[in-house]
Amino acid sequence: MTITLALSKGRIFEETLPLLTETGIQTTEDPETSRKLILATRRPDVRVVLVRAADVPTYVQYGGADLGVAGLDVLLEHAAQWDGSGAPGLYQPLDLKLARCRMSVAVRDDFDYASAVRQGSRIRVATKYTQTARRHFADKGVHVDLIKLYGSMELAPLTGLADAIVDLVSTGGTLKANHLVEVERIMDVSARLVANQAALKLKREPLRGLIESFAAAVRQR
Ligand code: PRT
Ligand code: MG
Repeated sequence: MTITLALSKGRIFEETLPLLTETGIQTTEDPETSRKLILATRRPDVRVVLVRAADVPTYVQYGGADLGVAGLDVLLEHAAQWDGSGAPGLYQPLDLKLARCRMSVAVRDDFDYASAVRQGSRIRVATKYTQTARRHFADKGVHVDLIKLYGSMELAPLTGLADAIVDLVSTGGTLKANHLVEVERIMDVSARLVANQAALKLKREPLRGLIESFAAAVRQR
């Protein structure tokens, strides 16, 4: 029985690598240099598939992979497609506590966010995270027009496209370099292990074993 683990290149792969090593499933090739999309691991029964970060929950939910690693940002945005109950068939067994950051609202340093909110003005917000942002501002009773972007959100307030952005912040360096300031924290984000619910039944023993060794590796860090 082969176990398939979905990972994205870049940050998620780099930060998951120590856990792959600890659990004995490091890939036999480096995804940054290999052109392969399916990588073998040290364990003959475990393989890694490389997908876009935002596609990890989709692969795992529909069984294209048994397990996956995705940021909470990506998971919540994905889950919002199924009102309230979350994505069916997608189970979130473990916080890996890596790729940590926060999701925040940021504005140009000369934009008075607090008074715009107080006055009940409509605020134009650019973000990749439209579902999460919609919920956040609705909860706060702030009126917003959301503009969907796929990257470089920091540019939006600088060009007049938007008044504010909802984006991930870790060191704050990117905001600072672009004359933006964080005005609200929406949530803390970290990478989560996700599992396909049907696979958890069909491949119960090997999957439980692997999830448990991920959990042990997380506890040790
Ligand atoms: O590459 P692709 O478009 O497929 O996906 P992606 O760009 O979303 O992937 P990637 O690898 O950049 O991020 C994968 C996951 O890492 C995200 O879903 C988050 O859960 C997590 N993560 C942790 C981050 C950050 N920290 C982070 N700082 N993802 C992005 N950033 C970006 C942020 O968007 C901003 O542009 O880094 C910039 C801010 O960083 P600081 O340090 O300057 O504050
Ligand atoms: Mg990227």
